Amino acid sequence: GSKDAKKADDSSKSGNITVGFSQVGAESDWRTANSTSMKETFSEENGYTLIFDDAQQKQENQIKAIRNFIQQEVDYIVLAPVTETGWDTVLKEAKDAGIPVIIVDRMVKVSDDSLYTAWVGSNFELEGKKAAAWLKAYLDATGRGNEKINIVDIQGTIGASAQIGRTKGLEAACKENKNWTLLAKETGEFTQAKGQEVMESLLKKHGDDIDVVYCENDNEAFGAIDAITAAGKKVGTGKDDILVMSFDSTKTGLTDVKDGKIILDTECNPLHGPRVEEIIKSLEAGKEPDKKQYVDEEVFAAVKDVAKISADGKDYDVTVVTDDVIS
Ligand code: GYE
Repeated sequence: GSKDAKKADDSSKSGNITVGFSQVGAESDWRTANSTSMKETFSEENGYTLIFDDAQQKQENQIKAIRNFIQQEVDYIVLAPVTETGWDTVLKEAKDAGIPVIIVDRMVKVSDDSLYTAWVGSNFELEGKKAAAWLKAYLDATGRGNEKINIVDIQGTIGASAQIGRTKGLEAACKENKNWTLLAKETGEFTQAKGQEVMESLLKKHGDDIDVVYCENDNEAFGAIDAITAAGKKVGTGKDDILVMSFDSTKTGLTDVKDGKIILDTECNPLHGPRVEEIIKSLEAGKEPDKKQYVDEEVFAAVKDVAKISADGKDYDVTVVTDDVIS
């Protein structure tokens, strides 16, 4: 078909495989690490020409980028979708053009699964369940298992799989634990600035009532910690302190865990470049890659009280963060 003809054209020019990558944005440290991983993997010296597009967290920009990739007749389109829905039309356009689409990180919800070739990323709901399981075990281990616990959720970008899954995990646990109350949930857009702003307003509204802040990524946690400190309160494990929980386990996040500012950081691995390359290599070899691939992830705590947790019927060791863990 036309795709084969185009490929022949490309290889007579440079021999490189052309990849168009539509990235969500640069909202967080996780995202920066993810972009670096993609750029390092899909380099000229590795045999690729990468067209990188930063959508600044806007779906309309991602749709534009994908249409440009189609027009440029790239060999593969890689999409890190900002939200799950709204992709049917543009992915159909890519399919009609014969260009395989690989989804990375967050998922897409489409009416027809053949609109994308493969997905690789994290199990976000499992991440949320692990975090909640740890909190429960920690409260039990420290004699607070029957106390009334007030939680606020600083959510990620609404409609993103990472938000949906992490919020779900917490909400399920709040239903199960009758002494837990979800006082508020509000989006921090996965950014430090918005995380801080939201925490400031939550502190004004709920004053001394907040026991736990469940931040859906590290950057929101950094902002929340600043807001808590600025309000004259403390983060940590003391009686009147606020427990800050987070996701990602970026370098700065783990440093805050080591310093006891973040009590638990649930890992979300951003190094997807090599994983996407593996999918492309298997497609190049005429093989069919797995439709969905989940990455294995750990949990990192500031304290030793809980050694193991279990979620979705699987046990996970809890790693206590020391300098060795960070480097
Ligand atoms: O947790 C957050 C980023 O989709 C897993 O997006 C990703 C999330 C990550 O902005 O830091």
